Amino acid sequence: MALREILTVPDPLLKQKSAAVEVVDDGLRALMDDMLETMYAAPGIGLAAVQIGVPKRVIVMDLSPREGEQEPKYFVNPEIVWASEETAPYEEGCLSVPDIYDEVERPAKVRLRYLNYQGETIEEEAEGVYAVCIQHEMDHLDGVLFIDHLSRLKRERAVAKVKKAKQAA
Ligand code: K1U
Ligand code: ZN
Repeated sequence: MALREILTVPDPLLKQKSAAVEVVDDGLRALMDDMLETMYAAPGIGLAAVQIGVPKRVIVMDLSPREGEQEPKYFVNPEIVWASEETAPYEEGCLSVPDIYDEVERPAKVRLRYLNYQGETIEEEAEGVYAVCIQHEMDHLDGVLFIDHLSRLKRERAVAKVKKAKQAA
């Protein structure tokens, strides 16, 4: 396993649409292992492959309490097959837009289909922070960041703040 660098705005790769995965094999599982290690180290609760510069439709997530046992989840080629009309707000953050948090409104419940670490098809419903996080991560697969859901003024301020912090580092 290896720690990978997390890309931050305004890296153009973050705006790219990720490609579907053909097969879940040991090479892909090695990528998912690296992603999970990188996510835990950041620390974060989710990570899309494109955030480490690999534009494939792969996501890792762990919503378990930090002090408890790890409960990693792996999503390959995820699809939302149903979304509720009811929406809910949530204060989101993003490892690619460090130290910026703002409220985004998304469907409160979704039903998703994906391949897991073994390449098996899973279909399940998500709500609460699970629904928020999977929608946030699936946006990454289409080159969309949570700041794209905010006003242009807030988005431009966020990017400028991240750029300034990088220059100062
Ligand atoms: O960059 C990412 O996509 C990961 C992002 C996921 C996310 C967070 C909040 C709402 C929607 C999606 C993060 O993990 S940001 C860091 C974070 O939320 C966190 C970090 C440590 C402990 C608990 C939360
Ligand atoms: Zn993100």
